[in-house]
Amino acid sequence: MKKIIALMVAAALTAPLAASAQLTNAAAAIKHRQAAFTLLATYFGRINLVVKGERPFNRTEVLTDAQLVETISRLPWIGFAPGSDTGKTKAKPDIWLEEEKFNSLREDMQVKVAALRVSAQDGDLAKLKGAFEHARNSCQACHKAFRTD
Ligand code: ASC
Repeated sequence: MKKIIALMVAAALTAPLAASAQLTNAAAAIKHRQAAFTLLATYFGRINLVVKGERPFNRTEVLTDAQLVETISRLPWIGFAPGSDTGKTKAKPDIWLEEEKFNSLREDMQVKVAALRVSAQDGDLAKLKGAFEHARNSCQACHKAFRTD
């Protein structure tokens, strides 16, 4: 009996954790993807300052920022969980209706930020600027199609 109670307590404690880990809760899913996009904008924004000439071009720092952008670009997507189209979000419901298009824009962005990281490795400012522009356009394409503003 004691063992059964202990098992029930353990199940009760772990169940909500498992649910939020899978982001089955719409509010948690929205929070997750917004947090990821906030971080993405922070590190992308640091590179933007370099591109605009408002921050010195330091190859090591830019490479770190670009590597972080590339890594963070993998994080938002589990936040677009089914049922998380309503709530405190600018995400258009079309995301869940045109999944193929959404995934293709996501992949394009991930390809472009990978190229941005390669250009940062090269350490050539002109190349970095070009790759940054491509990456920015890929962000914008998805916002235009799938974000309300
Ligand atoms: C940024 C940023 C975005 C994109 C977007 C591109 O620097 O924070 O969300 O570029 O503005 O149009």
